[in-house]
Amino acid sequence: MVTFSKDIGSSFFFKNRSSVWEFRCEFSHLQSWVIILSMRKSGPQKQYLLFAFPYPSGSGLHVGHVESMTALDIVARFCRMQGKEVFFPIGWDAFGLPAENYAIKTGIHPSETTSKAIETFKRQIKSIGVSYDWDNELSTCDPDYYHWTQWLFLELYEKGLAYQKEGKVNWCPSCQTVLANEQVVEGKCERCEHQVIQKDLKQWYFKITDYKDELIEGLDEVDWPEATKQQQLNWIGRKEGINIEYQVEGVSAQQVITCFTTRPDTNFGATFIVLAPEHEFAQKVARGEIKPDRDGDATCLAVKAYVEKSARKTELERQAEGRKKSGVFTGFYVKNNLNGRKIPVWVSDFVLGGFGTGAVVGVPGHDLRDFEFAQEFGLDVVRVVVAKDGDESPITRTDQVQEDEGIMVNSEFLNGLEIKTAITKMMDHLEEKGWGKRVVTYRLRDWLISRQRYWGAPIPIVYDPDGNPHPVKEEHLPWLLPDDVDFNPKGKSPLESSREFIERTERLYGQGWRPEFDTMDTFVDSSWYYLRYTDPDNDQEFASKEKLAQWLPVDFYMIGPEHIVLHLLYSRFFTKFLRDQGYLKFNEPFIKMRHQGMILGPDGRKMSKSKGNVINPDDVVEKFGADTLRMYEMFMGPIETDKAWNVNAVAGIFRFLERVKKLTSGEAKKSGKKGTTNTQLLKLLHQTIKKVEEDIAQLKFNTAIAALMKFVNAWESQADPGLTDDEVIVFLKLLAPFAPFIGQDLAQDIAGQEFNIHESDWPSWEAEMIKEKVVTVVVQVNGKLRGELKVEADQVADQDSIIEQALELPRVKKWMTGKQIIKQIYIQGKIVNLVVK
Ligand code: ANZ
Repeated sequence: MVTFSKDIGSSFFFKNRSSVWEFRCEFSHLQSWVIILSMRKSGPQKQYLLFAFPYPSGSGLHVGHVESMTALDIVARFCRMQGKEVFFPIGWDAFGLPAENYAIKTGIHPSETTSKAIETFKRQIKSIGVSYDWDNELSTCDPDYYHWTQWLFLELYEKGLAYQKEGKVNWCPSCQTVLANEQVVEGKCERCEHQVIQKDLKQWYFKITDYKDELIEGLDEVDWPEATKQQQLNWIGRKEGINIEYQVEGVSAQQVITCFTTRPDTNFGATFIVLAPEHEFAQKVARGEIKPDRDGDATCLAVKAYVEKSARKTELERQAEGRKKSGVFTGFYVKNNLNGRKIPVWVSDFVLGGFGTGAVVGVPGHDLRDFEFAQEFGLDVVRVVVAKDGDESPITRTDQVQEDEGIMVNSEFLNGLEIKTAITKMMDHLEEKGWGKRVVTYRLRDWLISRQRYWGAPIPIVYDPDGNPHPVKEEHLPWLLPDDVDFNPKGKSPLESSREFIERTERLYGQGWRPEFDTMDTFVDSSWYYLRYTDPDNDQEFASKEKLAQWLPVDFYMIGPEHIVLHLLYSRFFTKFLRDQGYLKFNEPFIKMRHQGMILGPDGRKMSKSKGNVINPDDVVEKFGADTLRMYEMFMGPIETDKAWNVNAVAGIFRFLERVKKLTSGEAKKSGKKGTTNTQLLKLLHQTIKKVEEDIAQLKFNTAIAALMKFVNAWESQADPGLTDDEVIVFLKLLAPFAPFIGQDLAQDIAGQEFNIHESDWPSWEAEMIKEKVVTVVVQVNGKLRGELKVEADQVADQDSIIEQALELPRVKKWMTGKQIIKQIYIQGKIVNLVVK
């Protein structure tokens, strides 16, 4: 029976096991009948499960991969048994540095090592029984794939979202190569430990900043861990503040320094200005274009030396917390309009050129970095905020720096106000006077995608003889990565050494034309693979509209918590861009996401070859079988936490599976475990179905396994009568997603070779079966436990009778003597609390 709302044109749905029927109908107001306008079977519910595709490293699959692969495989198998249509693809993030570095060392071409590594990964994954859709496999280094990576570049180029400009890169003078940020460790090259410098090179950028606000808003749409959302927000770094203008004194032409601040409330406490070494005013002084009256030449030289020295530092180094502050005085002063105070202008590399305006107004009493700077150079510290304790003493130690909360003092019209109110009032004041302007700034920068590397997708750009860039024509895609390349680093892009690449460009575009020699950051490859999965062999488009509509967005993404910030930001950017071009119909690519924890070595430390604590999944499979490996990893603890390997516990899981085999094997059945239904055991079986079902849905694999273990214990101890064949199959269905090989083998022994447990239906539990017939109600007097009542489940609603019985309990009577009941509280089926006096 279906009831309708009196809406015109409403839809209603019927669901059966695998499909949803949608009826669009119209309800007539005059007559009480319904016109069915259309009937549509929307098909089984789709479930796109995404595993963060691995980099096929030479060392093969590790137990961390097994963890997330197994977790998703359990969900995939469970969903299929529930009749959902599951899409569970796999591929390879196959371009990248390790293969190239290996090639530099050994001379073996990256394509050779990569395809070998992929073969190893495939063999290993198949050995642990992950039910991937192998038909949709892809590899980012395959020309069929990077054809579309290059197409994406050209789409962005055409829309003005891929552009070229000079930019700073990390450069190792010893290796003669550009390094990614992750390859710079404490300012040194990860490989040769040489000091890394910053170098200006013309680079390609993607204009991700066009989407900065949408990248913030979209986070409301997704079910992701809060910490991950926060990381995205921090990276985008939206800040509301104000730009305050300061006139430089003693310079003939008008010079203004604009400082960005989020804390203008503290401005009565400003005692200096600090410029980033890249700031235009600092550069002018360094070049001697502007000289202070006193010691002009010497000051300019000192500023020049300082600016040059900081150019050799990476941004990370400059921002390192606790680093001793360095700096140089420019010899100039500005006037603080608020109080007429003359304040000195310094240059220091803790101020970043690319954030805000590259100039900071120093308030050392209320900002730690400013305080450290003031201490270093003996600059004044003025208190303008007091904490709740009312302490107004001078600030002389770092622990006295009052950053976040308090009341304004020494600040004229702000005195007595809370910081928040003072910020607004000061902003209004500065704007009114024309000394400042409210602004919103972002930390997010455009995405630098050029890499002077070999093993990546060539940027599909060619230059005419005058050096102007032109897009590679679509008919020339894939724009192939040449093979005749010397990948030994020589300070230039390795592709410059390819004759074939240059000849090809001249043949297709004309004499004197040159290809772009840089390749794309591998993040470009890995930020759209989930779209290509749906249609990996399509040579007309990156994926057909139908396939995209069928599967996307991704319903569930499982990805490690490390290194995800940029990948997720870039994937979201591509999605939004392709949506705007009409290719996609959704805003966010990954609806739900969770992160797996790390599997640590038996010593509790991160696994690494040098520590000798690496567990090789192949060894575990060989000794105990794939089912044990899978189940053990799922039993180690909650999926999202870090867990240490325990050799004995692996053997424990092996023994558990052996017990299951024994219980279901012919031998055990002969000894009386087959036949009449054991109602108590059957009841527990139904409870187990419910528990495993709920736990898988919540990714609580360890507790689902614990429930299976509890059931097996009961099954062993209640030998006679055991379970019928059908009931054994039900148990095996619960086990099969975790232990697919044993689950299938044991089920076939009972149901015959034709039977495929993984294609069977998930069992249903009956509410009647799992209901406890008798419930325990605890009885408290004044909140203390004084007794228990056993009540028939169908009697729990009878409050009066239950309280009556509670009052009859001897211990309750004892605690009631001479007292009066003030209040009776009954929580149905659980607690009676008698409040007495
Ligand atoms: C004055 C001030 C007083 C600030 C105070 C803070 C506290 P957060 O701190 O993350 O909100 N800033 C501005 N531009 C900068 C740059 N290019 N490099 C380094 N630091 C810069 O970020 C905003 C604050 O960072 C700004 O507010 C500025 O210091 C600093 F009690 O200005 B504040």
